[in-house]
Amino acid sequence: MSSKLRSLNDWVEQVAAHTRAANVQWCDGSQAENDRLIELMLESGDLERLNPETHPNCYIHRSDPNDVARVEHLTFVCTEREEDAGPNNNWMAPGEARALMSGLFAGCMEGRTLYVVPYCMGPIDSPLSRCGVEITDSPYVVANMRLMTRMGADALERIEREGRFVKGLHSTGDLDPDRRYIMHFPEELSIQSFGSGYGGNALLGKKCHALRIASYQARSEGWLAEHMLIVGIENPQGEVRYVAGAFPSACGKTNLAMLIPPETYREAGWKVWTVGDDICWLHPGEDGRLWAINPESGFFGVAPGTSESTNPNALAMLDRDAIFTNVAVTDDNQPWWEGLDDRVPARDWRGRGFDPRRGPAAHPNSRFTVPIKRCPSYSEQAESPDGVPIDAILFGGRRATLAPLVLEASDWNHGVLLGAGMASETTAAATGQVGVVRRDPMAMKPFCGYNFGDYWAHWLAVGDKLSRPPKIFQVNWFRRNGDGRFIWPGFTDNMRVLEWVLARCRGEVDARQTAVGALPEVGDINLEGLDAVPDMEALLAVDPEAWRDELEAVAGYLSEFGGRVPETLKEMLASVQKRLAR
Ligand code: GTP
Ligand code: SPV
Ligand code: MN
Repeated sequence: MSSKLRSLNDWVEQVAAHTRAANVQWCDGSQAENDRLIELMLESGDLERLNPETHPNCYIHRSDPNDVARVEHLTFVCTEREEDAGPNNNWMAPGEARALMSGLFAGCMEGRTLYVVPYCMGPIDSPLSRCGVEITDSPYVVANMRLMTRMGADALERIEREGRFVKGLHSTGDLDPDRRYIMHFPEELSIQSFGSGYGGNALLGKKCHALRIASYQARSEGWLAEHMLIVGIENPQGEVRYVAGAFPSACGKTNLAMLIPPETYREAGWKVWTVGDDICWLHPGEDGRLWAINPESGFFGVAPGTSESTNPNALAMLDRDAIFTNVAVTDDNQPWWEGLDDRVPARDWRGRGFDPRRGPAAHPNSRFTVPIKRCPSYSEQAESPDGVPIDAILFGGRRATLAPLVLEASDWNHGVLLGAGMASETTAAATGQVGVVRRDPMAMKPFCGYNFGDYWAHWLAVGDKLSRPPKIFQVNWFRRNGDGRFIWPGFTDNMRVLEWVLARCRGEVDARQTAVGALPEVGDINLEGLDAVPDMEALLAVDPEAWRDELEAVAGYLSEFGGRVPETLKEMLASVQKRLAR
């Protein structure tokens, strides 16, 4: 097989020659093709079959122990001019990066099959969707791309029609961390990734295309590519309102996207619908609202912490047709991770007999891959070519102190400041230290394909186009008390915050105005049915002294972006600082 599209054929031929691939296989996304790949991976040991009685059609993949998370220090944005990548990215001159990668790719597929994977990010018939082709030598990548994107014949047909696609080239190489790079060339819409087989480093449709390249494309086309979940909330009157939320990696997007409301809410008739859990493309509509699509069609979710009590919807979809990466297994070969239940696993994520002295059984960044349609709360609107209209945007971080449970921006521009000033404790989703507070504007620090200064200006410009902009809120599920415990119960109970958010959107409840934004009155968060009443005073407190320091830190951070920071943002910051002044 090959394609009718000359530019695609030429590229595949040239890569096949350069990498000296033994075979070239064009992927059509069919069941038969997937079955053959699974067989192949079972033979090679890339996959092991999990218990077919409890988990039919489920497999476990164990990564190289040096290859278990995104590698931000090896991820580059290669624009012609360094300042266009900005201080938020690692930069390398495109010529230098191409030469380096060409050396690594030379002959790297000798004896291996080169897979050509055409995919569409977003509903196949949506004008808001964008396509790409990933060339990879990893059958694991092919199988995951099939679960997470619209991959195969239909995507290829659209690519041939449009003649335009993002070029992604990937090889696992020899998994040597010293020969590992994730390179982005936004100006030519291409990606080159070498030396990793893990998640965001290797499944190029996800972070590399749908965020880094797409954010760059979105800027020139007038839309936004964001690290956000999309959720529909149906009230007892049967009206569904959509909320998008940006939380840094491993800070709660998947969980919020498939939340099941507390019992009292369910009895009253509230329901929650899942549209997306990680990436959201936002387009200003002719009606002056912001419309969202989920470019993905599957989840690559964090396993640890997922349980019947925290996320029953996720658990329900993980009992068949799923690929697990770096989880532990029980003695009867069922997948297991910390927080699932109180069984003791037999083997750890590396396949060794479990020994608690060696650390957790499942890797903290172990994951599951599963099609979105398997989710019990799946929203049919995920297939809507127009997307869904967004009423509220949440910016959430993992902050033990300072940030209240919820805070409402006074308008879009103030919301952009709240997003730009976001900070969060780092997690196991990327290699490096865990639990350190770092600035992570709009949860996009690792994913924005251009200078953050220009990005904030673009956010402001998109706001100017909206006559009915979503309201913007900052949330924090992760406040801790003196004993280090979370104050807010989180998970299902986050519904209580969503209810207040939607009531604000409809002008149904007043708020307490403070210098930094509007907060609920303590009695306005519905706590009905909670066994233990959390310390709401602490969760909704605004400490002016601490906020003065915070805004000082935000000002310092913004100044790193120099003249690229929009004046409007600086003025907004100055006016909040003035309100806070003694
Ligand atoms: P990425 O896939 O890396 O982008 O992560 P994510 O933002 O989708 O995070 P996810 O929902 O997978 O949650 C990550 C971790 O945070 C899991 O261990 C969850 O159990 C935990 N978590 C999620 N929501 C809450 C919450 O409301 N409260 C608390 N305490 N923990 C939460
Ligand atoms: C994240 O780190 O935000 C993820 C997982 O969603 S990965 O696909 O590895 O980027
Ligand atoms: Mn993510």
